[in-house]
Amino acid sequence: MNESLDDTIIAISTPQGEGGLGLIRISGQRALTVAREIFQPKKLNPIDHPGFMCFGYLVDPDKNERLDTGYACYFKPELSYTREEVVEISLHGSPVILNEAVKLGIKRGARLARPGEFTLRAYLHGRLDIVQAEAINDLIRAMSIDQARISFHQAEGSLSRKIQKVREEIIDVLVNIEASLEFPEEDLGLGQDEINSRLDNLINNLGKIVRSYEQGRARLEGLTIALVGKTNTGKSTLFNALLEEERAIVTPYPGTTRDFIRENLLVDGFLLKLVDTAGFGQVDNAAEEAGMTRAESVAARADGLLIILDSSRPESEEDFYLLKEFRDKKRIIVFNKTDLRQLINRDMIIEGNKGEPWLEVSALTGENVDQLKKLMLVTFGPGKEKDEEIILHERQKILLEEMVNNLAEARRKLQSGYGLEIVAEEIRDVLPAISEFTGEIKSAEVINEIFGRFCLGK
Ligand SMILES: Nc1nc2c(ncn2[C@@H]2O[C@H](COP(=O)(O)OP(=O)(O)O)[C@@H](O)[C@H]2O)c(=O)[nH]1
Ligand SMILES: [Mg+2]
Repeated sequence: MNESLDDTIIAISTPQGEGGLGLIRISGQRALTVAREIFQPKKLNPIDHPGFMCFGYLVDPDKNERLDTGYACYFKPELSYTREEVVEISLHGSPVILNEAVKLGIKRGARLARPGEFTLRAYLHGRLDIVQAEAINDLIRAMSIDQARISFHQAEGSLSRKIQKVREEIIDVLVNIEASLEFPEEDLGLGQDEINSRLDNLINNLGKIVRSYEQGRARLEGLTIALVGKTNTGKSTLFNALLEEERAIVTPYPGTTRDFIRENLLVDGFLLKLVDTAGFGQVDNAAEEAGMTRAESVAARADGLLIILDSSRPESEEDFYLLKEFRDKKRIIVFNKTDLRQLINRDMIIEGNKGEPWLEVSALTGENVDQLKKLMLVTFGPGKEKDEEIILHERQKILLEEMVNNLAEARRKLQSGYGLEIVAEEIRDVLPAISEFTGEIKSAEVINEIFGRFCLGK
């Protein structure tokens, strides 16, 4: 196949399956020509009136047969998503009709778009940079409004602008260094202290963004929170209460949950992946034992824990074992079964785990379960970082780290008395990483990697 970026492309842009409406998108030099072939305006209104709806029929031009009604909308390159001629045709959301429309379009000279090709063209034509393209795909795939918010800001260019500012600052420092190298006696450039403090600033700002990756990853993928505790403390009951549905099996017999169960919980739009584990208790049989060791490894890998204690029984060895074993994890100590007579020595446990978040709940009656969700958000949830300063991709993190390392090296050389030429050399080395970050350097590998993740029609 001889595919090229000069081809006019066509695809269904709405999801596969039946729906009220479905959208076909055509982009490229022949977009209007193709649209005119397969779409017949109802009245005399022209299809090429930019930004206007043109009502009409999807037609099979060979048979002169009408197949559906809908409307077409033409976008001039200056205002279109791809920066090419674009026509969008909205039809009924019938997979048969939409596929037929694409087939007819292909017959009349378009070719099927590759996944992400509309956005790729937008990128290649300078409509958006690679960070924005990545963000658009993230937005489409977001699993919570929290993620979507970050991606929306970045699709609008917030992160790109931040990085462009870093570039401007670096160039300014370089220009100043060059001035003082060229006219040393005229006191034109920045003093060494000034250069030092500006490097410090850059390193701090970029370092903050690098560190936001952990946050970003958490917000993109959600955090895994394991419910752990001795058998029969009410883990499965609490799991269900948090999810407000029956998911795990609850019985009055110890050791019912032998494997573990995962469910997604959204708290204020933040994604928590809850895992109900088998209890850490006396082992009666092999299946239970296997479930138990798995529970330990799930707990060890989790981002956070709810340690569930049964407050209607005195504290036990297993409780202490858990509290000690997972001391370094982010966790909440949950005293469950507050509706029963309290036999646990709660104050002693709180005293022994000073400063840790804890809460009394009744999984059975639902008392304080909403409170627990709030506490989970505070304990495990997102920090106060601004959305536009959070990065979601390893690619971005690696490049930012490279920038930070180069700048730190420049600062080190400056402080140990190297000449300004050498310092400037080091600072200049940051620029390619910035260009790669925003995608000004167009690498086939990065393009394939990023646009390969897109859906068809985007
Ligand atoms: N009274 C009371 N009983 C509870 C509470 N939470 C769980 N239970 C009961 O404790 C028993 C064990 O619960 P389960 O969720 O299976 O515990 P798991 O082994 O930790 O998963 C069941 O009979 C539950 O109904 C609670 O808050 N109050
Ligand atoms: Mg259970």
